[in-house]
Amino acid sequence: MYRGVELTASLMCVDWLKAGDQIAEVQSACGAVVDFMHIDIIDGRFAPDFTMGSSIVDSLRSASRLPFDFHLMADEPSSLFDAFTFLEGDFLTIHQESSKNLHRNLLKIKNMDIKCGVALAPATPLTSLEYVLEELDLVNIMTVNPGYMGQPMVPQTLYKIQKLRAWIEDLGLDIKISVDGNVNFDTIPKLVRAGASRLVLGSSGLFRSDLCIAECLGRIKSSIDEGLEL
Ligand code: S6P
Ligand code: MG
Repeated sequence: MYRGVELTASLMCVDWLKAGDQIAEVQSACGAVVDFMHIDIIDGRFAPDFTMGSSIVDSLRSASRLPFDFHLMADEPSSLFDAFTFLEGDFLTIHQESSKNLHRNLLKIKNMDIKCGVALAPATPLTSLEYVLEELDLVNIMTVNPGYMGQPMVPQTLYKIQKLRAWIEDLGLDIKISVDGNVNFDTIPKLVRAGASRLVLGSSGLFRSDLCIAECLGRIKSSIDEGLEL
């Protein structure tokens, strides 16, 4: 966490041949400001491509001491709830668009004694959360379409973050606003200013080929400063 903004490292963006070293670097670099490991699970149906199965997630767990921030991009996500091991302190976020019964699925997550979240793809309106908002610990505003790393940000999502921030404050709720996709040195000031309180850091912000992880975290902190000061 830096200045009230939580940071979560998107492990689908690691260099898999150096995953153990990169996880160690994320945890030790820059005064250990990273709070979570973001775990993207994609089923190849709700979103294209595949990411990681339970054996890879278990290996990542053994290399990490941070809680996991699961993001399930899967058709009917409840069918995967038994496939992974969730621990106290973890967040589990499912998509509004893919649950047959969203409220029931959120109650199942809460019964696991972990934090629950809903993710919205760029085209999904905030009003779809109207009758579940009070159940949530987190809303993930996806700033790219679910699936791939390295996509450009969908600019309309900035307005969505502002609207959600105002809505949460009006209701006096304590809900994190996570932003996911193209979160980098240029977009972070705008995202933080709009009201984001958790940044998912992937290939454009944290796991870059031109800078080491400690350098990226230094730049991320400066970008948060910029966003909070303007
Ligand atoms: C995308 C996924 C994300 C990505 C991350 C990539 O479907 O949910 O968590 O891993 O956003 O970051 P970047 O900087 O490559 O867009
Ligand atoms: Mg994600």
